[in-house]
Amino acid sequence: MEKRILTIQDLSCVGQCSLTVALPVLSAYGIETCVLPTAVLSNHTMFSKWSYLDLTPEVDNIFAVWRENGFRFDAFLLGYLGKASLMDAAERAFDTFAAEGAPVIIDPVFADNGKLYGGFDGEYVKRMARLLRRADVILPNVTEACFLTGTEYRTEHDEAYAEGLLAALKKLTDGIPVVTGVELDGKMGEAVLNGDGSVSYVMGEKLPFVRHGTGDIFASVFTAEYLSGKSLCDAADGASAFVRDCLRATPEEHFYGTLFERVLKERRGRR
Ligand code: PXL
Repeated sequence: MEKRILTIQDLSCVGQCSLTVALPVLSAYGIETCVLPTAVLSNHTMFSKWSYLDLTPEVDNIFAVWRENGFRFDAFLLGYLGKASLMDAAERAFDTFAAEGAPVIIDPVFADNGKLYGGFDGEYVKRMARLLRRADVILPNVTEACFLTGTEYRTEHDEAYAEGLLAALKKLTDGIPVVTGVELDGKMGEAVLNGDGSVSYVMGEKLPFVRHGTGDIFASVFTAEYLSGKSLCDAADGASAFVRDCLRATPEEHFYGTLFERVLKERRGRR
């Protein structure tokens, strides 16, 4: 049967992130993609100004009708939620609308480069740490993993550091921790704590620049590939290769996101 996913994250009208990434990417993989927008922003918060409409007050209206219509989802992908009230809402969605065995994939999305994004605080991080209990797979970057576990943030990594983060994250969830943005020996990639306790590294070329929204691209491609039956490591490998292609496709002057649409189009041409 075809899979139907519910993705819960914000709609940033401009900025190539969150829902404007997840919808096209998951759909291009042939997955019916339903959305619960957590907020509507004029643009993402890495621009100097943004407007923000919190959609918490609408969630229960949406859920009431979904209940009447008997909707069920075969998987959940969570990204930027914005407020703790949306984490409560996400838990109600898992309790009410999950098809049997529906995996929950959570990208915590609240920090990067050693710092919290604008609008987040320690309380949000604590609530997120509790939400992770509900996940089958979690996808924090190194900064988020540090905030969630109270680990010192470092820009230089080694296996002991990555494995310390994975072990500390494992205390927060029964799911599989996948830490993104780990750097080892000049390469960049993911550290995965497998179900049997072993650790895998999925490493690739570290490109000399970064862009906003690449975490959202990673989470969307990872989820699509994982739901299509790939192993965690193969899904992580496919997602990081996709992100590298997006970065390579993006000219320097395009500062606020990546030209991921070109990569989607090229890949469709190849199928
Ligand atoms: O890409 C993560 C993200 C998603 N949504 C909003 C953001 C950010 C990162 O800053 O501001 C609104």
